[in-house]
Amino acid sequence: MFDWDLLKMKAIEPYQEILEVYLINAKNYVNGHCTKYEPWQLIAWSVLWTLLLVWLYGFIFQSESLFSRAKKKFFRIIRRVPIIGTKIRERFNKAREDIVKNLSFLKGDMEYVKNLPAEGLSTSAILERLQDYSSLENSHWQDGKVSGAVYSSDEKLTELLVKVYGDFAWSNPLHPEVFPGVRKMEAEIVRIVCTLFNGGPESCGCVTSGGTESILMACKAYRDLAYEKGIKFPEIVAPVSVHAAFEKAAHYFGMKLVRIRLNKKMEVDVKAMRRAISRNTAMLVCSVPQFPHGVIDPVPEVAKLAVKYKIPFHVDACLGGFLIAFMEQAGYPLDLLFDFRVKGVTSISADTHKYGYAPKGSSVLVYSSKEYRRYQFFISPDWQGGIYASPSIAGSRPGGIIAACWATLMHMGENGYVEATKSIIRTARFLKSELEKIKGIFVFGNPQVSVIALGSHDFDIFRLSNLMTAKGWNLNILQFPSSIHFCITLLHTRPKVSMLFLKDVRESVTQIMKNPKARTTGMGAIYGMSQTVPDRKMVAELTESFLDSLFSTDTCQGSQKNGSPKSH
Ligand SMILES: *Cc1c(COP(=O)(O)O)cnc(C)c1O
Ligand SMILES: CC(=O)N[C@H]1CO[C@H](CO)[C@@H](O)[C@@H]1O
Repeated sequence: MFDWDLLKMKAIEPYQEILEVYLINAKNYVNGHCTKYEPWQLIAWSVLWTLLLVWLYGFIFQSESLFSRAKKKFFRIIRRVPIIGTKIRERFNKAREDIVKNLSFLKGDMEYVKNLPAEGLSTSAILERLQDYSSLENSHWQDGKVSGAVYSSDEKLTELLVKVYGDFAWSNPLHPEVFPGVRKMEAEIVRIVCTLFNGGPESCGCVTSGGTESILMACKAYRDLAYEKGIKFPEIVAPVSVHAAFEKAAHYFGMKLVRIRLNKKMEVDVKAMRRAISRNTAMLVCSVPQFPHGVIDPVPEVAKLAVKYKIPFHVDACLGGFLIAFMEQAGYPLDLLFDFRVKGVTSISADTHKYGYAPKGSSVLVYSSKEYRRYQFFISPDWQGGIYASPSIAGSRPGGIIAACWATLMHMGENGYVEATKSIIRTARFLKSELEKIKGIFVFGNPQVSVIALGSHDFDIFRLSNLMTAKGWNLNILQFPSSIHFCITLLHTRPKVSMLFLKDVRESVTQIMKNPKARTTGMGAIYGMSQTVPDRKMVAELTESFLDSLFSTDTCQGSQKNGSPKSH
């Protein structure tokens, strides 16, 4: 028998001797230097250095990267530099006034109600007043000129919804024992969506107030799962094209959003995603399709990463969930799987209030297993008000909206959704092929569902949105890169609408191409410029004034305050 141990000893021996010499030398060296100091000094130094290192570690490794914090600090300092700072301030205020003025959509002479009416108004008086409010809507959405926003306006459905809401107007699923009917409807909505996405018997979920809440809840669940695994700074690894709700979730829940670049087809770059996965990764995300360009991310490939690295994987089907689930039956099969049939997909969000055609205020989040949903729940066993349990962000919730959502699903039926999907996809494919023929503009990627994004190599695409706005259209404006998109809903499926749209795009592009390098004006210019401002906090602050203006009840919008708080 060969004596391995002996060989090892022999092999190590020479090194051991050298090592010992080094160690003794090092020890003597350190001790020699320490004789100058008293023991208390050595202890004090050690404590000080330890504290310093701990502080340094905490300073460098935070949920926001050092680089991003340094950038913000840099701009904060710049803004305080005397002359430059005031210049920036001035231009900032000027831009803010412009924005607030141009966003003021109410007529100057319009009065705001600022007090309760002393006596309650009669029904007829209220209905009469309401007409003033509905007459303010000016965006011609009924004519199909607005991208997305309204997904159906079927009159029969509207009539039904009004009746259903009335029947359940006072119900609240927070009290299931009082409102068992709403509880049953909610459970059925969730099960129907689980079935649509081929969930197994373990699949489960909840109804939320909208896509954003569905996404927030999924992120919260995976964050808490990550915490349980010992991850201190959980990260959401998602394509740059994911909905802003993921950034909101990161912001609300103390997570970090790691943004993965897209490939030329506007799908997430799977290799870059793999490289971004770290010990801190709490979840992966794909969209089917994503909002900006309507492109479907490669779910099966990302699912492989999810399985390999044992990371939860959320598929955001908020926008297109109720289209893609019916595309095969509608005669437009997709070339990839996107639901629970793909191993690794652990949750899916789908908005009933988009292509589910339910009224606003409902969305569904489904998980492959209760093991994930658990982490979403909030339970307070100690509250004085009783043991409190709620599945999602809201406490009390509108039972009427859940009833309306349920009624919409029943009203549409599988056949209704297949037919709606057929006409929407038919329209989208037609528009896409016609738009691709127009010289001067191009379509981003291969949009297979209902959103088509346009860009241009020849001119600033925001000029096209300006001209389309002038023609009464309302398109979505996108940035990084500059582009615009149109989201096709049931309101655009009438042939007249798509023909008018194409005619107006063709005319506008022809007009622009006469002078492709001309300067962009108006809102298009603001969007273009805002992308070039390096200080993103400044852009955010400007946008704040937009939010402020929404709640302003000053008759003269925004900037000037005519300070008299007097009522009528
Ligand atoms: C609309 C949308 C959401 C959620 O938006 P809500 O306005 O909160 O319903 C999420 N993801 C995508 C891709 C969307 O288009
Ligand atoms: C920045 C911007 O859009 N400014 C416009 C605001 O509105 C006025 C009047 O309608 C235009 O002249 C500005 O160009």
